[in-house]
Amino acid sequence: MSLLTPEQISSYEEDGYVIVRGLFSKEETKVLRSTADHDNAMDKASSSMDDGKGNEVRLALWNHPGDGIYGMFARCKRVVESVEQLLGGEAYHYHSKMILKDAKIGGAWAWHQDYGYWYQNGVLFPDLCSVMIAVDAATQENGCLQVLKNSHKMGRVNHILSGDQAGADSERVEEAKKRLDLVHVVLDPGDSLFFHPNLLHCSAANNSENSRWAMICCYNAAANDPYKDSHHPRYTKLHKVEDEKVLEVGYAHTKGSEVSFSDLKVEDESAQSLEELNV
Ligand SMILES: O=C(O)CCC(=O)C(=O)O
Repeated sequence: MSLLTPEQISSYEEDGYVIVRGLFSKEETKVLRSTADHDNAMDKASSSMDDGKGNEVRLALWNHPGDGIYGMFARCKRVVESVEQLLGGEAYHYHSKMILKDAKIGGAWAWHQDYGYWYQNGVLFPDLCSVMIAVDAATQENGCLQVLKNSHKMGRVNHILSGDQAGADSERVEEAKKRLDLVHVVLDPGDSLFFHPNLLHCSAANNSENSRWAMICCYNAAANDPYKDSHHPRYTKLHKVEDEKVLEVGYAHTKGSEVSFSDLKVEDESAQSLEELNV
């Protein structure tokens, strides 16, 4: 499995993101989808918030990757070592989440930078990276992620709470939209988006007939260990696994009598708002 090429690394540095097509195979993604689909524990552990327009933003979030299929996706070398290329050294797992954007009701996400929240967690430098793995196809119709190319170069923008969501200062976002390209990140299942924590991004509500589930794994540079405790972990060694483990563990799970979210070691209290989930 090849890691990122020098061109992909340059794109990430220049644009604030890079899309890696087919990072996971159709088969791997199908096993993840089917596990998540039958996972009552994940369903129960998920939190729902109103997006302010009557639609539901639903996600399940956990800090430490376990030994099940979700853990294999977050710990496999093709993801972690690619992130380490982008961060220039050892990375550790900051948290992962499943964004459960359901057909017709999946809510919108306001423009924000992830570092807008993480900054408040004692993380000194924006040396983090998120990997969004498309579980379902993501299209404009079902509310794919939208990013402002190059916006990571603006540095951290203030975030202001409005309803349940903390969004980036809208005056700056509006000005940035006049100067930067807005890109709809259309993905097939298994495609992945690596993005910088200062990249401005948002997504529209899902008014379509198709769900848009995605897993987002977030990593921090080991050298960027937060200086204080927060609800996301300080440096914790990440035990990488071979890429083949994704299918091996995925099939072992689906054959088992019970498919469970419990491998995720969910430690977070169920959050009351997106603000709480993210900071
Ligand atoms: O999945 C989406 O539509 C948005 C998710 C997002 O922006 C985030 O988790 O920071």
